Amino acid sequence: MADPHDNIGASAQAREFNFDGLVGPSHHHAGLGSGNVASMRHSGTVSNPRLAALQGLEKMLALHRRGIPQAVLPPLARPNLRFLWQLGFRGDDAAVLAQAARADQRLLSTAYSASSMWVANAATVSPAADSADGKVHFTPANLSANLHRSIEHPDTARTLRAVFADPDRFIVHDALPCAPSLGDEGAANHTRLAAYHGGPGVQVFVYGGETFGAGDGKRRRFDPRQYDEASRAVARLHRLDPSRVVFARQSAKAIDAGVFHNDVIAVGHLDTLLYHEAAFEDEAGLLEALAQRCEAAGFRLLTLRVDARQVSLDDAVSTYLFNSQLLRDEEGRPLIVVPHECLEFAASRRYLESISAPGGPVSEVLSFDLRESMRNGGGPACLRLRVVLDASQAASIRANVFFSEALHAELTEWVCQHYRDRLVPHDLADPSLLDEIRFALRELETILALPGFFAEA
Ligand code: SUG
Repeated sequence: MADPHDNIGASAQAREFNFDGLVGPSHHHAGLGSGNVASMRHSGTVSNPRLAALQGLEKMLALHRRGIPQAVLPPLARPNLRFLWQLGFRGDDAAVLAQAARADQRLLSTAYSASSMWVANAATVSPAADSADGKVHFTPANLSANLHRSIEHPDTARTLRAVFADPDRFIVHDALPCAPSLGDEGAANHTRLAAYHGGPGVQVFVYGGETFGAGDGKRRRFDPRQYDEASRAVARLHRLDPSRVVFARQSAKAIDAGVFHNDVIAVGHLDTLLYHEAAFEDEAGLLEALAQRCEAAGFRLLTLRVDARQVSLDDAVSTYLFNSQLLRDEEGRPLIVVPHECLEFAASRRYLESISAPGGPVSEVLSFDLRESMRNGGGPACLRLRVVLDASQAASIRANVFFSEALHAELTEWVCQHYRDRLVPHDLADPSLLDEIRFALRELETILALPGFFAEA
């Protein structure tokens, strides 16, 4: 068998692309996210899908201008009429929507949810450098903890297969069986540490529940979304070297405080792990395992630990300080991308000032207004899926998804032309919204060079 590391020359040149989810035209606040305090708090409030999409595009443009490899993934076609048909609603499209609205408004919100924008939950991704077959692996997340998200994965797999289409370079698996005890929420509970993107990585899988666990008998406020056997299955599917993988349990206290994904309380990038002291059940055990594996992979891990006196767990959840993106700009300077909310709270602002002071581990703090997404519990890190690609893998992608000034301009014009600037859940019963969205998505497939993609959806 060929040595998977024969491609070491190519993979040494690999770069990390942030694929951001383009916010779909049906973005609204339905309060559907379990354990997600922002989503629950904003249920039923007025959303602005146009502003949401433009805020996402602004972040992509700013990072692209810093020389950070940036790409975009299309939204899933919504409403999901197939789902409504499965539930027994019959007739033409308008009749199906009207019946679903009458049965329960939340069914319509489920079918129309734009939740695919949070592509950190689209899939778990392992780069070729870590996989025994030298291919980039994707496992779409089954998202079985929430009805509106559990219906994403067939369409997500289709999107990933359309973009990462070359079977010699990419493998897009099917999602794991969709059962609560095998819940998988994708890259939001996974991070990869490495000295450089194309180098050997250490992959950290974080889970909140045990598939076959008896539980501790304590009543919890929120259920975990990610389960250990799901994380282990993804590591096997991706053909990872077990000596380069760590499984860690999320603290139940954090989940109860609203940390429904680990990326709300920790973020890793290259040799750095930023985390809150309340993130993990066994912090010391995790750090020991990581130190040993990172050393074996040829680098020393830099940990940035935030304790509760610096930033309380509740402030971490309200500001999304840890849902930040750690990045390197063109010159290799470390940057942190945070939502505006972080600068509005004294504790998180002070922490950011301390790490970005001269001589600190971060050279610049970039803050973005992502309020539309934040109201549904999605910060900067939720909006992106990291994919490490070498030059030939990137060149094999035919879709027009790599960010540029021109793509930004085209997408901005498209959003301004087709998106509403006001949406409440009640509006979803309006059949003209369905027509508007269908028309818009047919144009999007032309912009992104994905011919026929939405015609078949
Ligand atoms: O799954 N919100 C999403 C937010 C996902 C954030 N992603 C990461 N942390 N990576 C969720 O809870 C809210 C939808 C609504 O309320 O309409 C929602 O699905």
